[in-house]
Amino acid sequence: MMIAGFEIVQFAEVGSTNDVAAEYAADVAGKRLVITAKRQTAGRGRRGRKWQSQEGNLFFSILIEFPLKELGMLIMAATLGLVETIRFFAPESNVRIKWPNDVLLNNAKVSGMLLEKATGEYMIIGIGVNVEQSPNSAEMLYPTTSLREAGIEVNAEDFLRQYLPAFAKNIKRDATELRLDWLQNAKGIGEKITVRQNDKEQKGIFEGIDENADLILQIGDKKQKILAGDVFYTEVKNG
Ligand code: BT5
Repeated sequence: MMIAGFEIVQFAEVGSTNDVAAEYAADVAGKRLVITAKRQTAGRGRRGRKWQSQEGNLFFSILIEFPLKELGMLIMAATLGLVETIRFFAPESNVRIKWPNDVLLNNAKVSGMLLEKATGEYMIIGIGVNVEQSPNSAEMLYPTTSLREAGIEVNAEDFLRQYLPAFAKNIKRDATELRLDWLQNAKGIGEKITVRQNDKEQKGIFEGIDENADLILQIGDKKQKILAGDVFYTEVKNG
């Protein structure tokens, strides 16, 4: 099956769709692939964290040739695609981007993304969307929700079908325009945030992002670039 120029490879069950995508990278020969699975038994988040993959939710990984130096653009295009897709199904929904690439619905995490480099110039964009269920918020780093909990009735397959053309369109956009669009849809720009990196925590004003999608944090009269970390908008939870 093809959707918007992507060949879809469907599995009943995998450990992680990102791992399957990495196996395909060696002989994909210029094609754009999407690996998707009904069940995912070892879903991964960033920095060794787990992605809880419940029944009825969407798990997929895009395998695409993309210059590593334009990674920021890929992140922005992929994340904005999620925002646009949720708005397609629910135009009035309260959907925001949480840097770098989470999507919040009613201020709770509905989607997460794990970008990994494959062989050559191939990138893997692994996306999990809580379609029908979400894990218990109290056990998570950040509150969680699902599309269904927000009253959005769509299934995983229809969501993916709508998402892929949006993503394909976004990666062709002008980088500056894409970044402005990202900023307009992000939560907390101009506000005080806390950024946690391993055991380090910094508070400052969320100035925006640069062309690499790195976060710019204003601390006193200094601007600090943040390449990776977790953003918290109010008080910091343990986890
Ligand atoms: C992410 O990591 O948010 C990246 C998630 C990527 C998942 C997709 S599914 C398809 C593909 N295959 C994979 O194996 N992975 C990708 P991070 O920002 O590190 O957030 C992980 C944290 O989010 C966890 O430590 C939990 O606190 C929380 N979490 C786990 N499962 C969640 C869920 N289903 N919904 C919301 N939050 C969750």
